[in-house]
Amino acid sequence: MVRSTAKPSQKNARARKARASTSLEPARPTGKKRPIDLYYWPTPNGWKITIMLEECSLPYTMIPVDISKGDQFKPQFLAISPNNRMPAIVDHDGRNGRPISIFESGAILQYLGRKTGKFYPRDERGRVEVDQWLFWQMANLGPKAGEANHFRNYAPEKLPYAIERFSNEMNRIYGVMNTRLKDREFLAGNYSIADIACVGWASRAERHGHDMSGFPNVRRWLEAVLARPAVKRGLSVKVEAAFHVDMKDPKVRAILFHQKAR
Ligand SMILES: N[C@@H](CCC(=O)N[C@@H](CS)C(=O)NCC(=O)O)C(=O)O
Repeated sequence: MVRSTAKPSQKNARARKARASTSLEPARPTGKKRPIDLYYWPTPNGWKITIMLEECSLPYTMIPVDISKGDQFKPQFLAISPNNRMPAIVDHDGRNGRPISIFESGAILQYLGRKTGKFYPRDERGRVEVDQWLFWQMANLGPKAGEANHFRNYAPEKLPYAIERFSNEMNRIYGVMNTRLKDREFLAGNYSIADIACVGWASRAERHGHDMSGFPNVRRWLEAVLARPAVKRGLSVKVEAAFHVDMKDPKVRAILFHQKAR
């Protein structure tokens, strides 16, 4: 098994922590194949990539992007992720041996799928099946779950219209997924990057207050995906600082919820 540098041995953990907490500078290990740099914070979008890297046994160096402190606006991060969002990756062993950087989790999943030939079919029909459900996640499940969570848990006032609007959307979205999973095990037939994209938010649905009792196929799918060892590993890539973020802190809220063009 390839050892992920996201799980450092105790011996070098302190040095790594010091590096990670002071800068966005990736490690530069010597040797032929260099680990992929993963710019990460433990959220459903970040987990997509830890899961895929674990599924593909690709070595990686996890570089925390503390979005509660504004790391996402640092020039060196914006150079690879101009939308000031994580996840992003740098693959030092890109095509023709040249480094390549990628932002947007869907694009990263497709890239890693093409690079490894795993969880992303090569044939056109199979690929179209996966792409549809991947883009569906990127345009529906992800953003709407984010807004539902925002208006339920982070908005300064309880806005019934917004809460209902996004709760209804989540109900619609899980309904679509439930129907899709009625006669197939995974979203695109075989397990793929489309499932990897969806599992993070779906795994949080109940704790975010969405009633999943009407979606037995989604529950069955979720159980199957969560049982995969690589998914377990991907979901448990932690960043210590994330445990100490206070979402009521006005400074954190200003960074995350009052963004305008810079
Ligand atoms: N569409 C993007 C969304 C990424 C995203 O929203 N990331 C959030 C954390 S889940 C983030 O980096 N937020 C930083 C900010 O809001 O400034 C993707 O899938 O990569």
